Amino acid sequence: MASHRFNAQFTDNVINAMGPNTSPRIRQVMASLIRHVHDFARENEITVDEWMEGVKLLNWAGQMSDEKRNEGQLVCDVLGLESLVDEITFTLADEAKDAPTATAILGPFFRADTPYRQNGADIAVTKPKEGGEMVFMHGSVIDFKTKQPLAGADVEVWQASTNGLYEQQDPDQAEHNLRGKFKTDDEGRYYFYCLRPTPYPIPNDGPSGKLLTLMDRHPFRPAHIHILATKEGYRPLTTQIFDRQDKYLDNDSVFAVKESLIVDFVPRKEDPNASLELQYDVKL
Ligand code: MBD
Ligand code: FE
Repeated sequence: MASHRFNAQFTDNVINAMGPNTSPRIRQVMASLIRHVHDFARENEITVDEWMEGVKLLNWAGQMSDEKRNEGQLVCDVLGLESLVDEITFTLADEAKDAPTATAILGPFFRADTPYRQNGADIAVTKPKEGGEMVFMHGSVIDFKTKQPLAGADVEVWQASTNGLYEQQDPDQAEHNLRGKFKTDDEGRYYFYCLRPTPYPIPNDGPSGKLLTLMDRHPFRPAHIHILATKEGYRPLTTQIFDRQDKYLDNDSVFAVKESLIVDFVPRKEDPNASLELQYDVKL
């Protein structure tokens, strides 16, 4: 009854259709992908109708993606894939044992054209209509091996506003609101004002939202600030820091939280510009 496509020989035939001019890495990865996808279909007895649902979801993700929205990445995020490959990449790096700052996923709202701002600047250019506690965030960039501060390093940060939207999702926020790139001073320090981050739902109106609904999951991410720290001669660090008070730390919709990335916002006295303070050193 079962046709030959049900057995492993069919899968081998598909893999062996690859020509001699593939690179070793492509050969390895594609053979593995084909094997897992075929096994997935056999194991779950996927029908044509079910497979077409998946194809539609992929096409939908592609259609709704543009420079402001990376839906393919977001679909990977709700499946935990970006967090998994982030962990694999971090673990592969030989420095991992000596513990530079842990990595976390870049996410879909990074902008490559974020402007430099002076240390001490306020990245909350558009103040939230509701809520919004101001934070003075400061720290140093440090060489994790020598423990020496690094002058002239770039610390780029971005965060959502209290309405749950990043600047590029929200016409009411100024261009590059809640983003900034800071150069560490001669003592390796950076400092600026930002908002205390607040939890928010990832965009729920596309295929990743549909997947969450189908799996009976919520879309919330715990409050976080994104950091990209770079210095010539060092491995660039992409990470996020999370508010210890947040109720979604244990069930982030994209699985990015790590214990070492949880931080404490503390009261700040005698600063008219901020009621909270966060001291955070970045180790490269
Ligand atoms: C985000 O803000 C984010 O940081 C990630 C990783 C995924 C979706 C929304
Ligand atoms: Fe984010």
